[in-house]
Amino acid sequence: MIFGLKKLPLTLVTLLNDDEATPIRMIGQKMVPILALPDGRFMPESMDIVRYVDGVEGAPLLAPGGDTAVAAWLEESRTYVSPLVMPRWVEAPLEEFATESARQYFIRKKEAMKGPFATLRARTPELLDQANQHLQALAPLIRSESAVHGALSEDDIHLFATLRSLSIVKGMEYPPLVEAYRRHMAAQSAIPLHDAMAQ
Ligand SMILES: N[C@@H](CCC(=O)N[C@@H](CS)C(=O)NCC(=O)O)C(=O)O
Repeated sequence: MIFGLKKLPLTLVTLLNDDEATPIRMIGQKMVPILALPDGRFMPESMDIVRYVDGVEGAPLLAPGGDTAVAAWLEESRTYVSPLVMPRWVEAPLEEFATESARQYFIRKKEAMKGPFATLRARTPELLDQANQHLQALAPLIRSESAVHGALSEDDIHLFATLRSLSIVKGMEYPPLVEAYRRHMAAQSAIPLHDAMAQ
């Protein structure tokens, strides 16, 4: 998102989900995202990367964020986001799941934490209902389609990341301002939504 917002060039490399060797070589653990710097160093931690890139060229775009209402909304969304999106991501044509072994790695790891994906899938009606009701509560928190607080902040990074995750789910009902926001943020940050592959 930050590269798109700043209009900075980026070479995006997607690792297969079961590739442990590459991230461990770079940052000592199996985790993404990782920023590879031109001098050969590697930077982990998404918000460290966002802040670093925001400061690289021109004036920083993002205000600090940390609005309590947005943070509370995001925290509440955690009850339904993972159970809805995880079983769907592995069925979608995503680069990180391009091999059967990458899919199985993710399924094994996440099922150990969240339970069988088949069970999560079976909870779809209840989870969708919860998500759609919760989206109604998000609309009044959005000041503008171009930024949740009117001007860009780190809250936009967190909020759009969650809305983008949810875009893999068919049957989501976005209130008009939430719909305008997620479309505007996708265009502004050059991060496509998953609407076309929603299941
Ligand atoms: N605090 C880290 C968390 C990163 C994180 O949780 N990454 C997940 C993917 S979104 C990951 O790499 N998990 C390892 C795995 O699933 O094997 C950050 O914000 O960058």
